[in-house]
Amino acid sequence: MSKIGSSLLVPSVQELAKQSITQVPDRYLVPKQDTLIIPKTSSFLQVPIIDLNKLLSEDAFELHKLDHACKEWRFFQLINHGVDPSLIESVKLGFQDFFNLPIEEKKKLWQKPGDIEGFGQLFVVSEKQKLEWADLFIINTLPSYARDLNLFLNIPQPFRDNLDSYSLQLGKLFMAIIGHMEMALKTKPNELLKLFEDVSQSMRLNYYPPCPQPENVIGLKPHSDAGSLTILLQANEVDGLQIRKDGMWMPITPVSNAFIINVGDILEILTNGIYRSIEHRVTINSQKERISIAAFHKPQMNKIISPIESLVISERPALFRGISVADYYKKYFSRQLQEKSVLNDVRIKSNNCVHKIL
Ligand SMILES: O=C(O)CCC(=O)C(=O)O
Repeated sequence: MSKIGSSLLVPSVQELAKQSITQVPDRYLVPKQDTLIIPKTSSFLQVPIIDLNKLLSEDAFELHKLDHACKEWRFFQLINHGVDPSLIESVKLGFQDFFNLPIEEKKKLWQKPGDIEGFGQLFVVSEKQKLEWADLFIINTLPSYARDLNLFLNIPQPFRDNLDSYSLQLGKLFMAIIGHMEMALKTKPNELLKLFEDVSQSMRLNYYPPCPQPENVIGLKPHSDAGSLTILLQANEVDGLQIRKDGMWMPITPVSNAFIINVGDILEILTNGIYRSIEHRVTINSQKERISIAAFHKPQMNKIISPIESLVISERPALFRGISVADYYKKYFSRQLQEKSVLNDVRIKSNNCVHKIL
């Protein structure tokens, strides 16, 4: 991941927010956000909740629910996921301490020019572009031999060991979910799973400080994730995540002890557009900080991704051209986050067929 992208170095927003400012610097002020929001009370729209225990016990209805969630919502919450709850609690606590380290300590783990791992921001390609109201820490976590040991071994204990166990458990969980997606999609056995042998995982720890002008900043710009599936842990009780549903923004409140799972671009390519990636964004709170951990999963960098054979049929010709995972990520990290712009670059444009591009 480090060698396939870079992001201009930017100051810490957490440090800026500590200065009790009343006026946000211009670099963070964004044009008015699209505020077409589906009210939280809207009872006709319920984000799907999938039970992994039921999937593992071969419950056909749950498998159907998973398929429906990926097709219609591209997003669901996963309960009974089997990841150790005490480990999750330790990771949440470790996260707080990690971001609360003195800035001098954090600077040792800051992004270096030409690299994206460490503390900082992503997708900053110009000194003039608007910045997000957030700090992040991003690191390759799996396979373990892909870790940057200079960075990983400098994460303080016990957070480092907890992050290690957490990443291994999420890697297994990811494979279990993909295995069930394969069943739901009725692909040939192992057709999807084999692409994820020695799965590549990176983690992005997000810290969104409170802001005196929350409506004038954005925590994370509207985008789809590049990977196949993101497993997101909302690490405190503060809302902010919104998904784009039927052209409107829908706020998400996590169910307790659930992971939030979303489909990313690579899964959209592999499934030939049957499971499509979802656009999402993060808004900021005026009083409270928000923290989350996103774990992204993708095939190894040298793999070529294109729609898998079973899902290309005469009524549904291939919607995407083949591209290596490395080239996809190079494109992804070379520009500002902008909706689904990278995926649209590899979409096959046909005169006879109008493909849905959202
Ligand atoms: O903070 C969140 O809830 C979402 C994070 C996210 O989408 C990301 O890190 O890509």
